[in-house]
Amino acid sequence: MTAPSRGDGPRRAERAAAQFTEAALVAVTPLGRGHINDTFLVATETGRFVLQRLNRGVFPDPVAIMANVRILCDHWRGHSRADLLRLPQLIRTLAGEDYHRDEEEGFWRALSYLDGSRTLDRLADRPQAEQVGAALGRFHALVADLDPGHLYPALPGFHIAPQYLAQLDALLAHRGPVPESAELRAALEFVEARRPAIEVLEQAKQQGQLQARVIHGDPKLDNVLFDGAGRRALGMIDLDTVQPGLILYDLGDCLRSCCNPRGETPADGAVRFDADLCEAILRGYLAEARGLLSAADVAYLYDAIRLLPLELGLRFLADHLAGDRYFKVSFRGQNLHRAQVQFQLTFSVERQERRLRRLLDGLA
Ligand code: GN1
Ligand code: MG
Repeated sequence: MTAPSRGDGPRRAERAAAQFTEAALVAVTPLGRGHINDTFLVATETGRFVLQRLNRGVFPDPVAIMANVRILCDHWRGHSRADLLRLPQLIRTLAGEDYHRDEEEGFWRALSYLDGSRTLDRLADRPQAEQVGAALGRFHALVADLDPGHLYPALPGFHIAPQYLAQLDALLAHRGPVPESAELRAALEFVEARRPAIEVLEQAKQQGQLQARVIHGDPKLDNVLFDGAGRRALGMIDLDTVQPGLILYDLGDCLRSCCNPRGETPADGAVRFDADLCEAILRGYLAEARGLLSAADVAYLYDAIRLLPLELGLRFLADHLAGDRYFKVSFRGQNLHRAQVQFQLTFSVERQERRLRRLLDGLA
């Protein structure tokens, strides 16, 4: 039995794992590189599954999250087109519950693991990019007949960019006279110069131009499962943020993640937005879900592509100022570094605005 190297006490994850299976445990090992939950791969004598402990600081209402995941899983299983895209399925505890609470208020759940699948560190070419777009399009198509009113707003304020800005402003207002590094000052100035852009999608929503639907919420590259050869996208994982929202949040977030080949933490901080990959992703997406986009969605697509990296940078920056309470860090300053990377990505989008708008017109 291999001990997990993360989490408080290796035995704790093992004890939780045992709630979900009668089979003898072989190994419980950390899985993936999420910033929020603790994730483990559990190998038993009869198979493998994923075990997660939800981060209670980020998800104050884990029961609502689980209710959403249950609704989604059931919707998917009953769907005539479920074969288009695999989603993780909830595994019940031996007592028949969707989750297990341990004696220390840890909130655990188990999900099916797609054997033979893998995630990609980066997109190698346009065919892979089209596959990612197709997977997101299929996801949206599968949930298009699910009434967003049936889902809980499990993470209130999620992707509401002006609220993140308000949090940053509040943190700055209540901050004592701490010395500001040149990096921090530059990051704050970057945000300051873009205040109007941060409002754009919420304003359009308030004006009734854009409507909330069921979205994935976190369609980054790590959350798309490929086959072993990396040729076909098989499914999407990480359903905690599935809730009502704008399709443009998903498109902007997917493009922010996938069109940044150097990832969220390049050692030298240098990133750029790859417009070719963007085009391929959108082609793949439109082939599956063109009918889901309204004229207003298309009109605001560039704004979303610019906003989502800016928003994530803002979230990292605010968390840095708050003392790293939301996103896990392995050193102080990591969230500031992550923010700088997202701002650089935003800047790369801005520099390519004309090209991107032309590309979007062409696709429309
Ligand atoms: C967080 O935990 P993880 O890595 O799946 C975050 C996303 C960010 C992402 C950036 C609930 O996702 O919104 O885009 O980090 N999830 C939540 O890597 O805040
Ligand atoms: Mg996530």
